[in-house]
This record gives sequence, C-alpha cells and structure tokens, in this order.
Amino acid sequence: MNTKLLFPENFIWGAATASYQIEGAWNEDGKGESIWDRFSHTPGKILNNDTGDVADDHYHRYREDVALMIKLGLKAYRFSISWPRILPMGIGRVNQPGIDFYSRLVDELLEAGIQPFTTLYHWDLPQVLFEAGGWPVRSTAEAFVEYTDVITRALGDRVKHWMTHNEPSVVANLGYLHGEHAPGIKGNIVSALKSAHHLLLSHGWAVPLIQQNSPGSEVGIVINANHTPSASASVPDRQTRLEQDAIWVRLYLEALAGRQYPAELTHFISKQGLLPEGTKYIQPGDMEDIATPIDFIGLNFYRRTVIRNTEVPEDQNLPQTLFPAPKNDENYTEIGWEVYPEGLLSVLGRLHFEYQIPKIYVTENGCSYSDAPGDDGLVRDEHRTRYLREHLRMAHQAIQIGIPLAGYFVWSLFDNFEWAYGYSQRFGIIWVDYETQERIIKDSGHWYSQVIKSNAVD
Ligand code: IFM
Repeated sequence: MNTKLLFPENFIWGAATASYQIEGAWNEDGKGESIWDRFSHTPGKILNNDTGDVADDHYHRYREDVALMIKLGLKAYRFSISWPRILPMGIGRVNQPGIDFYSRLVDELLEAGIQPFTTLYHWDLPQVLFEAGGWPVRSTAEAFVEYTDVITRALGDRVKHWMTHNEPSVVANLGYLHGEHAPGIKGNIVSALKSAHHLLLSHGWAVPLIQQNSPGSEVGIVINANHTPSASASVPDRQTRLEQDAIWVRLYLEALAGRQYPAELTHFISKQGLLPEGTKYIQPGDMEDIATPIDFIGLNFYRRTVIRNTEVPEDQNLPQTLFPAPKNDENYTEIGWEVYPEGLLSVLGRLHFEYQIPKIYVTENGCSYSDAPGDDGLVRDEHRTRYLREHLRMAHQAIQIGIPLAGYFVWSLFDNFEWAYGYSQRFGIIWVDYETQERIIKDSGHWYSQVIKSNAVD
C-alpha cells in the first residue's frame, strides 16, 4: 500500500491554459489579428486546418469555467493575455474591451479565492508586429515593454504573480528556425538566436516595470526543459546533446543567471557559415538587462528525449548505449512523448544546484490522451492520472531534498487547441466537446481535486 506524501502547507495547486488555445472570439470586441490567427487561417499549416477561432469559447464562457475551477478546488489559475486584444496594432491604441475581459476574469477568480498567475506572452504576437520584423528585431522588444506597461497598470493592483514569457525557446526555434509554429519562418540559426535575444531582453526590460505597476508582486519567466540525456557516451552523441541543450535550454538559463550565452552557439553559427553577421545584434548592457533579478522560474516539463547524433552511422557509435528508449504504448503519450517522471526531479535539481533559482513553480506538466466520455458520461483517463501521480511523487521528492518548489500547475485545465496538432491532442483534465462546448471533469480531474483537498499525493 502506498503511503500519502504530504506537501507543504502553502503549496500552490493550479492548472494552466493559454489565450489562443482556449479563448476563441478571435476577431471580437476590437481584438487585432495575431500571428496565430494568420497562421491557422493559412491552409496546410495546422493538422486538419483547425483554427483557434472558437477553441473552447472561453472568452464567452469564462464564468462557467471559473465555476469548474471552484469545483476542482484550484488554488491558482495560470492563464495568458492576448497582446492583440489589448493593443490591436501591437503599440499605440489601447482596446478597452480587451482589458475589461481580463479584468472581469481576474475579479471572478479572486472572488472564488483562486490566485491569478498571469503570463504576458504565450505566443500570440500581433500580426502587425511580425510584419514589422517580429522577434528578430529589437523594436518588438520595445513594443513588448509598452504592452507590459498597459496591462500591468490595468491589472497590477489585483494580479500578484506575473510571468513575462512562456517557453521563449519554442518561439525562437519553432517560429523562426523550423517554421512549425507561427509565424512559420524556416530561417537560419541567426534569426532564431536574434529572436531568443530579443525575447530575453524584453523580459529583462519588463521586470522593473511590472514591479512598479504591481507592487509586492512576484515576477518570473517560464522555461521549458525536458530530460535530454545523450543516447551513448560517444563524442558525437554527447556533442549533439550539448548543442541541443545550449540552443533549447542553457542559452536562457545562462543569460538569466547573468552569464554569457553558451559557447556552442558561436560554433553553431560559424558551422553554418553565418559569421560575421554572428552576434552583432547584442548591444552593450543587454546581458545585464536580461539578468535583472527575478523572483521565480516557471518550469514546463513533459518528457524525456534521448539525443543521438543522426549524422553518425549507427556502427560508429560507441557500443555503450546508456539510455535505451524502447517504444511501447505504456511509455509514450498519444503525441509520441516518452513518459519519464524521474526526469522532472533531475531538471528541478539542475535549476536548483546549477542556477540557484530562488523559487520554482512547475508551471506546466501533463499529457495527451484522447479518452472520451463513456455511456455513463464518465471520462476514465487512468493513463493521465498515473502520469500526474508519478510526476507529483517526483515533485514531492524534490521538496524533500530542499529544492524550493512552491507550486504545480497541470497542463491543461481543458482540452484545447494544441498548436500545429490542432484539436487532435487532448491534454485537459476537463474534457471539451468542441461541437457543443460541453465540459466534463475527467477522472484525472476528480483525482487531482482530491490531491488538492488532502494536500497530498498517494
Ligand atoms: O500546449 C502547449 C503549451 O502551449 C506550451 N507548453 C507545451 C504544451 C503542450 O504541447
């Protein structure tokens, strides 16, 4: 029999969403077009040509949705603000109805005793700013500061937990290098690195402004880091792992910690013949600005990815395979990601021991399974419950060894628009019927509710 693992008394239990993935109302009440509106309206970019035009219709149903959060007993709700709802042209004219929507949502949450955790940028850049150059240009970072000022003045009296960016590496790499995400640029490493730099710079510039407009609040940024061992001890595999880690994770953590960007990046740039354009976009004082002290880091953790140098013929790899990753259904979620709860502990340890982060929240953790309601109306998603339980047991262990983990947010509160996968992947603890907008709390949601109530995991 498992014993219950008790969490600290003030541990924050939450669930997370993002504006474009749930709100819908893509062109209502004065909202401007975002890069995700444009991208999803372009045939062939999203699986089944799905769009976020309606999504979970949360914009109209937020009251009903807060009622569900109350039912679950959530202590906190992490959501993001749609920049083009606030500033349809990215800068300049403010759209008051957009502000009013978030203001009503925040009031509704506070009345329910649920703490709002607000992300400023979860990927829906105003389209006009992309047309002016997007994240590879410095003026987008300046525009972000203007947007931050407007929204934190409006909500700063009530929102006390702010996150500047969600997963900047995904924005830079999938948006401006691989082109799988909006704005869909299949660029080169320099456009991705410029984007990363301007995302980080905009973060650093925004921090003091948020502190000024929202006195007493906590400010942080959300980084995605998975467990990424190399497939073998061979030099090519280990080198590939170092490079991938540099471009996806270390770039961000090192800069935020006040250090330089990893050396592997210069190597990367020269390998692709992109010097001398190189790193000229980094101006004096930028690295200091990026390292403005923050209160916490949010960690989004999902899986293990074993890194292998694919350019090396198999038989030239050293024989010793450290981490064989056999593919079987039990170990993989429906999106194809390997379940590896121990990895959460290892990444939390990395944040704590290598970077001395003062406070950490797991701002996303979850899995995609498509279980639908049975004849009795119940959604028996036991794989999800198992996934969450095992990760929470690791989170508990992290706290036991002194890692300052202060809260945990399930991704996601609802099934929603999963970016390039459209509606084909369901991450929610609440099932959504996209035709009728009916919501049903899944078994995993009922289980999570018990975890919150008992402040313990079994
Ligand atoms: O849905 C996304 C979310 O927007 C950012 N983190 C990962 C989730 C699952 O892919």
